[in-house]
Amino acid sequence: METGAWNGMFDRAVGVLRRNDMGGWTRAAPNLYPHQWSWDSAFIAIGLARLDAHRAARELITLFSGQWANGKVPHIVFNPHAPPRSYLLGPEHWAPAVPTPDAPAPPRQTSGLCQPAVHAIAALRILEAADETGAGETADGARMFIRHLYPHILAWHRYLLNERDPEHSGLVTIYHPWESGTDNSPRWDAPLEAVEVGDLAPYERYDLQFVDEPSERPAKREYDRYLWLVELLRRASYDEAEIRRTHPFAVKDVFFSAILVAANEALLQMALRFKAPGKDCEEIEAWISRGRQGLEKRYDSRLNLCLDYDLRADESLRIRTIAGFASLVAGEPQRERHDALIETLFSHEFAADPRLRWPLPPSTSPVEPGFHPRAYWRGPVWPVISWLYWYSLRRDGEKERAVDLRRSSLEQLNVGGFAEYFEPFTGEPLGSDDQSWTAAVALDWLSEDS
Ligand code: 2M8
Repeated sequence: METGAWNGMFDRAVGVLRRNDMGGWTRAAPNLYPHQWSWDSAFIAIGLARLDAHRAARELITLFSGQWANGKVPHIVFNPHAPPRSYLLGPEHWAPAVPTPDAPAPPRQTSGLCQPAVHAIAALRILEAADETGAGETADGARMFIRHLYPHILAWHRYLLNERDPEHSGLVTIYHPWESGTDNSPRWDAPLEAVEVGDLAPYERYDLQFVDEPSERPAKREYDRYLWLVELLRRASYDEAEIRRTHPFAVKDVFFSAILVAANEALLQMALRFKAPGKDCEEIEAWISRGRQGLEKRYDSRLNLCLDYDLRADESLRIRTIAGFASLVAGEPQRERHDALIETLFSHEFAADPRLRWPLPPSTSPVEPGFHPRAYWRGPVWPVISWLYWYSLRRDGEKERAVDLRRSSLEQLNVGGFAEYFEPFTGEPLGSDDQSWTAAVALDWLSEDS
C-alpha cells in the first residue's frame, strides 16, 4: 500500500465512508443523495473491501434485498429516514398504477429503474480481499455472504440479458437517462428532446439547494422529461413488454453493455469458484461473447468510438463522450480496435487536451459542441469513471497508462477532496462534497502500490 505520499488521504476517505454509513448500507452523499444507489453501492463495496470485507459484502446484500422478483436491481433503495424535502423522487413517485408482483414487498421501497451492473466486479473484489485476509470470522463471513449473493447476481444479469436485450444484440436497452448513470450527458440530448411531456404535476427541485450553482445539476427542460418518463413507466406498472412497445425513450447504451461484459467476466470467475452448474458457466460465456460482438458492431471508425443507438429514431448517437471507449471496459477488443481506442482516449479530444488541469478523461470531449466544463455529465471529470478505465487498462496490460491515471486521480482528490466531480480545466471540486463512491475509489487506489 502506498499511502505516504498522499497526506492522510486514506484516513480522510475512511472518514467519509464512516459518516455516510447508515448501518449496513451507505448513502451516496450526505445531503444531495440520502438513499442507497445501485452502482454507487457497488463502487462503495469495492472501497470498503479494503477496510472490512464483511461490511463490504453487507453493502451488496442490503442493496439486493431490494431486488425485484424478475431479477431487476433497482437504481434506488429508499431510506425511510431520509429528511423530508431532501430528494425529490420518493417511493410515491414510483408506485405502479397496478401493483406488480415483481416489486419487493414492503418495508423495502425502491425505484423502478436500474443502473449499470458493477456489482459482480465488487463481489469478486470482496472475495479477493477476504482471501488476502485468510481465515477468520470476518473473511469467512464475507465469503459466505458472496456465496449467498451469487444466484441473485446471476438473476440480475439474466434480467438484463433477457428483458433488456430480447433481440440478442449483446446491447442493453435503457428506458431513462438515469439508467445510464450518466444522466444529462449529451448522449441523451436527441432522444430526450423527442419525448413529449404530458400532464406533469408541479414539482420543486430539492437538489438545487445542495449545489453552488444550478448549472451543476440538470436543467429544468431535462428534469421535466426525467419525471415524465418515470410517470410513464409507473403508469405501465413496469410491464416489460408494454414498455418495450410504447415507451418513448429506448436506447442501446454501449457503456452499460460494456460494464455488463466486464461484470459477466467477474461472475464467471465466481461461478467457477463456487462450482456452479456447468450450464451457468456456458450461459455466462455466451453473454460475454455476445456483448463483445454487439459492441464491435457499434464501433464507428470515423470517430474511433463506440456509439449508442436510439431504437425509437433508428439512428446512432454520434456524440463524443467517455462512453465511447466501451470496448476497453468490456475487454478483449481486436488489437487494431484496442489501439485506436487508446489513441483516441489519450488524444487532444479527451485526456490529452492541453488545457486539462490533470490528464484525466472528461465525461464529454471538449471538442464536442454539447461540452460544458461545469455541467454534471457534460464535461467534468468523474473519479469513478477514471477508476473504471484504470481497472480496464490495468486488466488488459496497459500498465503505464493505468499507473498515470491512478496517480493523476489521486493528485486530483488530494487537492480537491472527495467531490462528486471536477471541473476538468481548473480542477475545482463540483457537485456534492463527501461523495461516497469518490472516497471508495480513493481507498481502492491507495491500497495498491501503483
Ligand atoms: C446521479 O443520479 C441521480 C439520479 O439517479 C440524480 O441526479 O438525482 C448520477 O450521477 C448517478 O450516476 C448516481 O448514481 C447518483 C447518486 O450518486 O447521482
